[in-house]
Amino acid sequence: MPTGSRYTGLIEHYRDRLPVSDSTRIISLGEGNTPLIRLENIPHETGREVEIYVKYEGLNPTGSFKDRGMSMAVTRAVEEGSRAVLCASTGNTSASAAAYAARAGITAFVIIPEGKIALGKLAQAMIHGAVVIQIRGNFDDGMRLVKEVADHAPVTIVNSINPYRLQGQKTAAFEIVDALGRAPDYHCLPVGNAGNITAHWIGYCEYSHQGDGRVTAACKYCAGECRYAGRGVTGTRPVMVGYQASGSAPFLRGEMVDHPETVATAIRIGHPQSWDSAWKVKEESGGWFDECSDAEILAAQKLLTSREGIFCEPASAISVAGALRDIRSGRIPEGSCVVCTLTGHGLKDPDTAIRQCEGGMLTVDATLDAVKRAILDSMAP
Ligand code: AN7
Repeated sequence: MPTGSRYTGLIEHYRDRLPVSDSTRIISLGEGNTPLIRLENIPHETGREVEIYVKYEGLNPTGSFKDRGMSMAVTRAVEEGSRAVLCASTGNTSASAAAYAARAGITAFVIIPEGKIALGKLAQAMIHGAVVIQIRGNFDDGMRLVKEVADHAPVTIVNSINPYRLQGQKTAAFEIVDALGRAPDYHCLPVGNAGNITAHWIGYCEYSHQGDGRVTAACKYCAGECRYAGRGVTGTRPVMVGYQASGSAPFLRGEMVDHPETVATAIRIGHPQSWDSAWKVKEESGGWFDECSDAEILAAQKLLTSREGIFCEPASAISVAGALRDIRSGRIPEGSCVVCTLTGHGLKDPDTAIRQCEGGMLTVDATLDAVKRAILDSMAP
């Protein structure tokens, strides 16, 4: 075996904070360790002094943050002898489940809403060999069916109601604190099922257990064992801010939404599975929920690509759309350190990206003259 320092995924890296034992066979594709990129151009446009970082989760193996939780959930499913995993998905969970099941040598069944998942995600689920079941319904219908059918078939659910998913996903908070040397002041992220905002809070809480062994309010997240007392890394936790698409915003309406709609298909979810825990995160962190329109979401996606060179999918861009609005209004005060999670890669949804760029391509003859003219015309003041 080579003896270098090859990164081998988040379970190995954070294994003393995750539910694995020395004999556990770890199912990993090298997920985690994603870059925390400081925005250099966009903050100037706000007219405010703020540091904004994006956690680029689109650089995970299947292109979304789901890989963190899936590595952990599939690892435990295999350890417990499961031969198949099952999920409902707006796309990214199905892509991730398909890949990790392939890695583990088990079967993935994925239930997706017909016609409402982005092309890249569908391609992933199919090419990894998942059994893809399209339903004439939305994600929430799929989730209900997953829970019902799991009682009748020998499958492990790998939606975020599987607690191991959140255990894997909490490592994103660890990485942010490890990278900054402290917790950010504000953490902004998209909210669909609200699993990710819950997982981040678990991570921040575990990392904030005081070094002197003093037990913080966070202890209730340690399954009553308080394994993390005295193992704190930072004394602070961020304010957690969750953004939802206006057409799909149960946390803003204060109740479930039956017919969610948004261009950000990843978060086209009206009945969030982590409803209660997300409200707790809001309360405990002193945070809030807010909504963004589809137009604001797409504008933020375009801003990130054109001004920073960072391509995320529409659902991810909502974290930046919302953060910029809250920075401009002063709700996020000047001097703050803000982290926005970019949950999925832009290549997941090429159709929406191209639709945003009508007229963005020139077609000319294959001659020097034509190409030269195209370049010079485009550079004209
Ligand atoms: C890019 O794949 O629910 O609030 O089935 O793909 O933890 O649900 C995806 C969710 C944000 C919302 N950004 O996270 C699925 C699915 C992207 C996503 C979310 C999702 P949660």
